[in-house]
Parts: sequence; C-alpha cells; structure tokens
Amino acid sequence: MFTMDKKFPYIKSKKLLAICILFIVYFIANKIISADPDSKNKLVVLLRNNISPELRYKIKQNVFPLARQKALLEAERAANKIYARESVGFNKEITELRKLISKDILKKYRSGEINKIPFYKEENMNFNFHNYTYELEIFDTNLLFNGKHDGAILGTSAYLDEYLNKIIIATGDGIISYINHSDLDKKEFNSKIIRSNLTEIILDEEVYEQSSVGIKDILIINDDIYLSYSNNVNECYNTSIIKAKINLDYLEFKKFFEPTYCAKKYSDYFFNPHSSGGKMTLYDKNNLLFTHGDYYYWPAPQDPKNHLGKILMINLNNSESRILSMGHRNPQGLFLDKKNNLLISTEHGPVGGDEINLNYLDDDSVKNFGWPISSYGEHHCKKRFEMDGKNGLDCSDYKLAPLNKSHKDFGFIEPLKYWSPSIGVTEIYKAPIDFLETKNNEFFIGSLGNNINEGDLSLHHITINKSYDKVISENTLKIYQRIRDITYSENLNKFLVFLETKGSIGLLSVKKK
Ligand SMILES: [Ca+2]
Repeated sequence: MFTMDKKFPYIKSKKLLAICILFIVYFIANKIISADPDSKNKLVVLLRNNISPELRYKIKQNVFPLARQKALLEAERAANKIYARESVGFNKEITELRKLISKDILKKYRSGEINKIPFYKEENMNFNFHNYTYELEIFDTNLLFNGKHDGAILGTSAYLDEYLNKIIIATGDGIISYINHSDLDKKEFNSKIIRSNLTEIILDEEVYEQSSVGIKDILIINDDIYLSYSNNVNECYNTSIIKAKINLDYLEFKKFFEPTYCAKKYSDYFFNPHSSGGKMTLYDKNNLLFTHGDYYYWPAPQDPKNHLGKILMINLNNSESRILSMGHRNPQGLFLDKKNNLLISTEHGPVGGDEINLNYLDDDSVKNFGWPISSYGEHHCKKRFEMDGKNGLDCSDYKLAPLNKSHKDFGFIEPLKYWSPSIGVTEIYKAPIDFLETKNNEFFIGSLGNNINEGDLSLHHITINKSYDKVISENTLKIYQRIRDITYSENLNKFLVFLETKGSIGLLSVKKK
C-alpha cells in the first residue's frame, strides 16, 4: 500500500532548490565559457579573465556538452565557410578545443573504454554526366578528430582496405577499426576498434595528435596488414612501413621497412612532412610498391641513391628495396594495371602542376619524372615576389629548382596529364572492366584543396584511351569534402572513399545510362 512520507514535501523543495541553483550556475558558467570572444558583458569579462584558458577548456570538455556542441556547430559553420572560400584560416579556439576533446577520446580508445566508432547514414549524393549516373552513399561519424591538415576540419585523414567481408579503416592518428559489409545497409552501425601495440612501435606522440605527421596508408596482403607512417628519427623524417598478422582483437606490429635516408627538420633546406608520399600497392606475391615523398628536401629526388622522392619496390620476405622511378615530389596515388604491367601514380605539384604519371615496368631502368628540375607548377615564392612588384622568377627557389615546363627537353618523362591550378590530387584507382562496360581505361581520382571551382574537394572520373596516350574525358563529381583515399570492393561492387573534411566513408556506385 502506498504511504506518503511525511518528510517528502521538505526533501522535494530542497532538491528543487538545489536543482535551481545548479541550473543558474550552469547557465552563468555556460555563458562565460561559450561567450562570444568579443563580448562586452561585464560579468562575462570579469569571470572569464579570472579563469585560465586550460581550466575553461577542461570545464567545457567535461561539464558543458552544450558548449561543446555549440563549438562543433561553429566548426561546421567554419567548414562551410571554407567550402565557399570565405575564410581560409582556422578558428584558433576551435582548434584548441578539438585538441582537448581528441586527447580525451584518444585516451579512451587506448584504454578500451571506447571500443567502437559510431557511423550514421547521411543523404546520398547523385550526379549525372553524359553517359553515366553516379550515386554516393555517405556515412558520417562525430568521433574522429585529429585532422592531419587544416582542411580536415571536422574529421581526420584515414585510409581504407578490405579484409574478407570487412572494411578496415586506419586513421591518420592510428585508430584501426573494421566495419562488416553486412552493416552497410543499416542507417547506423559501428566500426569496431582493433587495439594494437602501435604506441610501442611508433614513439612520436605527434603521430597521435592533430599534426602533419601520422599514418599514411594501409595495405592488406593475405593475412597481413601493412601501415606506412611518418617516421621521426631524432628530428629527421622519412616514411616507413610496419606490419602485423591480422587478428581482429589485437594487432602486434613490427617494423617492416625503413629507408636509409631521412630529411632533417632543421637544416639549410625546406622541410614539410606533408610531402611524405606513403602509398602502397601490391605488385606480385613477393613484392609491394611504395611511394616516398621528398619532404621538401630538394637535393633528394634527383639523387639516385636517396629514397626521398622515389617510387620503390620492396620485397615482402626480406624488406629489400629497389628504386623504380625518381624525380617525384609527393605521390599520394598509386595503382598497378597488371594486364599492361603499367604503374600509374599521381603526385602533388607545388602551385599547380599536379600530375598523373605512367611507368611501364617492362625493364629494370629507373625512370625519371623530373621533379624538381621540371614541373608545370610554380614555386610559392613567385606570387609573393610579384605582389612586391618584382619578377616572380627571381625568387631564390628557382635557383635551386628551375621548374622548367617541358620534361622531355630535359630528359624526363612527361606526365600523361597535369592540373594547373592544382586539385590536390590523391589516390587513383582503376575501375574493373565490367564495372563500367568500357573498352577504355576508367579511373577514379581523389582531390583535396579548398576551391570547389578548381576541381578541389571532388572525385574525378577520368577516361584514358585504350592505348594510354591521352585523357578522353573528365567528369568532376563535387563532393565538397577532401578525398583522402579510394579503393574498390569486389564484394560490394562499389568504390570505397574516405572523405576527411568531416570524417565520412563514401560508397560510390556508377551506372551507364
Ligand atoms: Ca613531373
């Protein structure tokens, strides 16, 4: 039988009072923390000046999910601004906040407290071009943070491959997880995190943070998973590879390949860890192919011994390497057309001069693609000089690297195609013959950048003629996100793409009209 506790009304009012006080404190504090930085409100100014930024962020992160949500919304608005190119810069406060949130989440990933990344379905994107219709299914997540580039504003860089009926995802900050193909029909699903000994093998903490170093690609060969990464050896960097036997509960990585050479962070030369390359693809049962960027150390690409600015073949059994081609800048796309024994690579130019390069692997000669002697791009300093009313070509970078336009006239191989302005070209992947029922060579190529009208933030469907001498057509699918990686799933008969602006997975299907 229900009996009324005599104390009940008293307790109730006390509780109510406590709730009211808490609410008021919450309201004021929230106001201070999430206030407009230019707020002239006296109370806000007084209180804010007496709280350290660290404490503010801590409170923000732990106590005020609403403030966090607001900041993320602001970040999203900023991202949209970037799309429209109204603003190029990052909001400093958002960057700091993201760093703190991501550190907190990273701790939880490592401890196992978070063991999955939730994805939810977004609206499909549809495109029509001449003979083709394209459909891109998109899955977003809010739990990937450590962008490896300012443009990866809400997401992170990540790389995809397949293992049996699973998509394996390796993020730039070293979170490895998998999605079952069967879950892709659902509106929401989880990518299950695979724990590993990564932090014992890659000691550079920056790899796991918002930075310009990190994991650079994933490749699965049989039951082995290979990861390439920015390797920091006493402030001297190269791109190295580690491997592990696949075990979906735990990956025990060990070192697989480490170049003999590295680029010093502090030297008389430029240094930029974004120019890392790092793309891997399978060659045959005993070898993989691997791109190594120049890290802006310009003497390397034309030095026949130095691994920087090269494409290499690496033996899977003994890790011995051989240079296949030289004169590369930052190749982030690599595809082997087995039937034609043709290696197709893409690479970033400086300002302009992004390239598609072809290397027929029919002899042992080392092909030279020209960087930094020949390029259809220009140095960054050219514009600065011109703005000061000087001759752009007088800036000192041209003395080190003349960037002749012709490749052929200087003994180098011409690119099959180049983009000026640059699109920020990334991965390249050929469609299987029956995917598009074509006699030509159909490729999908990703782009980064921030100017949608120049072909950035898009998927490029490029048709190359049968004999590989020219590009017949280019359909640019405007995705409005940076496209970091592309692979093809035979099981799903779809292309898988990773979109890093927001941290989304895309599934692309194409139909002939
Ligand atoms: Ca070139």
